This record gives sequence, structure tokens and C-alpha cells, in this order.
Amino acid sequence: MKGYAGKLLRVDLSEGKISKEEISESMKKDFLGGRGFAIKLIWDEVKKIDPLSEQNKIVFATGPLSGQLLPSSGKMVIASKSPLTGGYGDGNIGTMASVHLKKAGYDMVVVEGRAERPSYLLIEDGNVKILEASDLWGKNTFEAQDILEKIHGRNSGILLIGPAGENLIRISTVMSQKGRAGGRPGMGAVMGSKNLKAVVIKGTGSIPNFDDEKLKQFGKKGYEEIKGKENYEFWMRQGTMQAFEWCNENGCLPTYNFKEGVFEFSKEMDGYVLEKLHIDRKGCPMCSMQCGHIIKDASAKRAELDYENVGMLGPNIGLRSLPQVALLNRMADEWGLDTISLGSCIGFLMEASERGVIPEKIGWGDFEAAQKLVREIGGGEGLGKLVYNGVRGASEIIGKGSNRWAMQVKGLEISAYNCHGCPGMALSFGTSPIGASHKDAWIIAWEISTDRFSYSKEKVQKLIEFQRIRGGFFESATVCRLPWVEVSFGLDWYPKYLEAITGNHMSWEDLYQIGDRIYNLIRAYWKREVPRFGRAWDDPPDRWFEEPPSQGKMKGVKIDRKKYEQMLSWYYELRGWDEDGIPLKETLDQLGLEEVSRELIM
Ligand code: PTT
Ligand code: SF4
Repeated sequence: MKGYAGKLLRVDLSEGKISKEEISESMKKDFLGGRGFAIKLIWDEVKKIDPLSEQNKIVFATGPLSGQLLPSSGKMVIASKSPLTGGYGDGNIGTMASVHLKKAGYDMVVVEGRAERPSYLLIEDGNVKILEASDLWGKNTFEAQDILEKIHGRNSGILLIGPAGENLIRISTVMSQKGRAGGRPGMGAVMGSKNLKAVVIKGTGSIPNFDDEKLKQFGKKGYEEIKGKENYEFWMRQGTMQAFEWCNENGCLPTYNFKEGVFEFSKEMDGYVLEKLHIDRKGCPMCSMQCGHIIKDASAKRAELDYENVGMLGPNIGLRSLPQVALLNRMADEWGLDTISLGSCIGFLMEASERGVIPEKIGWGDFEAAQKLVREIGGGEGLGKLVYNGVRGASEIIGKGSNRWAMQVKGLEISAYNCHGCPGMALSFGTSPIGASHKDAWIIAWEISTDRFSYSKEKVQKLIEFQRIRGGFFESATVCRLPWVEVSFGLDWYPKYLEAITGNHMSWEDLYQIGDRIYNLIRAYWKREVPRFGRAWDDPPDRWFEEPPSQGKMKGVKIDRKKYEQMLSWYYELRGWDEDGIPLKETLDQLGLEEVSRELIM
């Protein structure tokens, strides 16, 4: 099939071995790319091992749309067995590394083993080397990016970790370009456990497509369509921060560790304030709607802000100044810590302090204390020792019922949407295949604009449709979903793009099926890897069922547990899973996953 480089690059850091393998036609047809490629490889090769041992593997995977001259296509997936959750984990990053990887002649890179000394991987077309990185070890991601750019040129694709990944902090992520982040469920720690500081990629080839002329035309039309969209101008002003005011109005802004859904100081830090402070814009390659808004942080350094970062490092910890939030965001980027999990950990510790569950005194909105906590978490010191493994790990250590307000599902911290009044979004967090991420089904906007408080089967069906499009298609194609989500770029473009690239006609029905195959394989992976995995793993935090907010539109509202359970049962039924959430044999067989069903049943 055209549109793929057709090769997998395998690097064994223990043996210093580098090899190239063909990617089979059936792999492309059945799994498309990105997340699909990653879970297939991880299912086949990463079995019942400790995620931080040298037996784990980390996958960097593109898809057929990645790196093409198409709207927002500079994305790639970073995946592994997660040290934070114990199950499948991945993240999606916008980076020049995506474009370079395909030009270098590979669709994916698999890194296994563990280097003896700090190392980095250099991929220059067919020339691949494992190089010494002792001088880079301990450097933050901004410093290390500068050094690597000096050696290999500014036009290199660089993926790297900060000290948090080196210190095996489970909420560490992978960074690129001083502001792009991908791999929330501890992908930074997996790189750290392999002594792998960075992957530097430089490709000079071209991607062999089926019909380049058509693709060029379609791409051009796509870019034009995006620029002409009604919401484009507002999007360019606020980017993802346009969600801030909306969340506050609708009572779903994460506030004081998700106790509340409105923040009394929201006007001091919303998208309009961002507009005033904005000094520059950044984003991913190939994108005409770049959403990385740069402001000067409280120490006058440049920092990039997104809604999730502001929600979690602002209201969620009681902080009300955007430059102060930006400083925490910049620190997280330098350390290579995931901002969502970091904000959740800090909020959790502040609440633990308020309740007297820990002796330390840390008040809501205490900026000095928050900075100290970032350093301690990144370094695995002081209170960082309590939360280095996320809020689930911390609540297991301190007990005293703290699991009820540890805001996570499957071990991954919830992103910035308070769901006391959004049962559909709660189910989305519950059933997300990597833990509580919003990436697979951001159903909240649809839910609030339709019948917010219903627990209907229709809502569950809609949730699955979102998962098929977002978690199935966008994560495996692999392109940014924001043109579709934020400015209503037409979904009907994507089958056309795929056809011009690969030569194969794929309808949305076909793409849904690929998405279902990927979801079922991920679910099977959880079942195989995690002891006693089942229904309880799809439980959102008790706080949403038990402690309604005291203010705002959602005052007094909480989720009805019985009705949530009914929605979950419908979800399983519609997915073809049993009452414990395990894929049925016939479901797996229908998707061509017979071997998987045999292995699960054995
Ligand atoms: C994503 C998660 C998000 S989602 C945000 S802000 W968001 C946080 N950003 C972080 C950051 O910044 N620094 C940091 N140290 N940690 C961070 N953790 C958080 O990571 C991101 C954009 C955004 S901004 C979103 S919604 C969309 N996500 C996409 C996705 O998941 N898939 C896809 N096909 N397209 C997407 N487009 C958008 O990409 P994770 P990025 Mg990201 C500073 O990584 O693990 O998936 O978690 O990739 O290049 O930074 O773009 O309001
Ligand atoms: Fe990257 Fe934002 Fe553009 Fe998506 S919209 S490709 S996240 S810059």
C-alpha cells in the first residue's frame, strides 16, 4: 500500500543492535498506523513484564496521514506498557520528528532493552546510531533541546525527556520543540528506564503516495476551508483556552481538586486575559491554526499555555494568575512532567493538607509551595516521594479514604473537566483506553448542548461514535483532530486524503471497524496484563457520585451511581463485551482477532 515508508526501525539498546523490518500489508490494512501499529506490536511483544524493566519497549509511530502536506498532519504516537497504570499507555505529540521519521524511510521506531550509559538515538535517513548522552543527562528539556539543535541543526526532529523521566517519575512525559508534550501515562519514565535521553531524527527522502497531484489539490482545499470557517478567527485568538470561560459557565472547570466546577477568580485568567498577554504563537508542523499561545511567565520567561494546563495548574490548585500558572507550566515542560497529572497531584496534596491527612501545611493557591512541589515531584524528593506514582499511588500510601478524592481512572489522572453534572463525560473518562484522558471521547460539548442530565442509551452510542473517530481514526491516521473539533473541518475529507495517499478506498464504516479492532485489542491487553482487571477499572472517582459542588450551575448536582452503572452495561453490550467489560470471543473473532481470543481464554 502506498503512503507508508513501509519500514519499522528496531533498536536494541542492550545489545547495541539496529535492524529494519518490513511492515506487512495486513498490518497497514487492519491497524492503519499510529496507535493501531503500537498496540499490535505491544500485544505481540510486551507480555507480563515490569514497565520499567529492560523488557519493556517504547514505540514511536506515525500513520499514513502523518507528515503529509495536509492540515495539521505533523503528529505521532508514543506508546508503551505504562508504568503509571500498568496497562496500555500512549500520547499524541505534534513534532518535526513525525515529518522527519517518514522522510527518513520509517513509519515507526521500536526501542527495546536498556543502554549501559545515558544515550540518545540519531536517525539520519538510513544511518542510525546510538550516541553517548552523559553530558545531556540531568539537563532540562529546553537546555537539552538547544544542545542537540546545535549539534544536529535546528531543522531536526527531536523527542526528549527531562530530569523527571530520568528519575523514573511515573507522571513524566516526552517533550519536543520546547512546548509540545506527548505520552501522559509515564512515557518519559519508560525512556528514562532505558537510559534514553532523546531521539533525534533527520530525514531527507519523500513519502511515496498513490496520487500526489490529487493530494496536493485536496490539501490546498483543506487549508482554504479551515481559514474560511466561522470560528477560525476566534480560535486563532484563544486556541484551546476558549474552553476556559465555557467550562466555568457550565460548572465543569476543575476547581480545588475537582470539589467545585466554578472558580471565583476565573475572569482574571480566561481566554480574554490570555489574548492580552499573548506575545507569540507556536504549534505543530503543517498546521494553519497553531494553538500554542506564548506569554511571559511570572519570571519573564516564555511559556506556552493550553486549556488543560491552565485548568489543572490554575483553578484546580486555587491559583488565579496566568503568569504564575505559566511559570508552573514552563517548569513542568523543563522537567518533562505531564501538566495534567502534575496539577492533579498538587491539588491532591493541597486537599490532603487541608484535611490534615498529611502534616505539611500547603494552602490552596500557594504559589511558592506549588513551585517547591514541582521541583520535589520532578526530583522524587520530599512530598514528591508520595505522588511520584500519581494520585492513585499516593492514596494507596496514605489511605484514610483518600482514594475517594484521588481524581483518576485506571491510575491516570483526570484531565480538566469536572463531571458532577456530565454523566456522559464521566463515562468517557471511565472507558478511555489509557485511563482518564479526554482524548478518546470529548463528549462534554455535545452532552451540554443536548440533554445534559440524561443517562440514555443514545448518549452511550454517541460516546462510542466519538471514540471510533477520535481514539480510533485520528490516533491511528495519525493527524491532529482539532481542525474537526474546533472549527468543524469536514470529516468527509479524510477518506479522500487516505485514498489519494494509499490508493485504497476506505469509507468511514471501514475506519470505524479499524477503530473497533484497536479498542478491542487494547482492552484485551489490559485484561492480559493487569491482575483482576474488569468492571471496577471503569469507575470514575467517588467524589463525582458523593460530594456535589457548593456553587455555580452544578450546585448540589452529582452523578447517580445506579444510572451510571446502567450506562456502563449498555456500553459493554454495544461494544460486544461481557458484563465485566471483557471482549466476547465472537466480538474478537469478527474483528479478525481470533488469536487474541484464544490467548485470553487460555
Ligand atoms: C495531551 C495533554 C494535553 S491535551 C495537554 S494540553 W490539550 C497537556 N499539554 C502539556 C504541555 O503543554 N506540557 C506538559 N509538560 N505536559 C502536558 N500535558 C498535557 O498533555 C497538544 C494538542 C492538544 S493541547 C490537544 S487537547 C489535542 N490532542 C490531540 C490528541 O490527543 N490526538 C490527536 N490526534 N490530536 C490532538 N490534537 C491536540 O494536540 P498526550 P501536543 Mg499532546 C505545553 O500528549 O499525552 O496525548 O496528552 O501533543 O503536540 O502538545 O499538542 O488542551
Ligand atoms: Fe498542533 Fe494545535 Fe495545530 Fe493541532 S491545532 S496541529 S495541536 S498546533
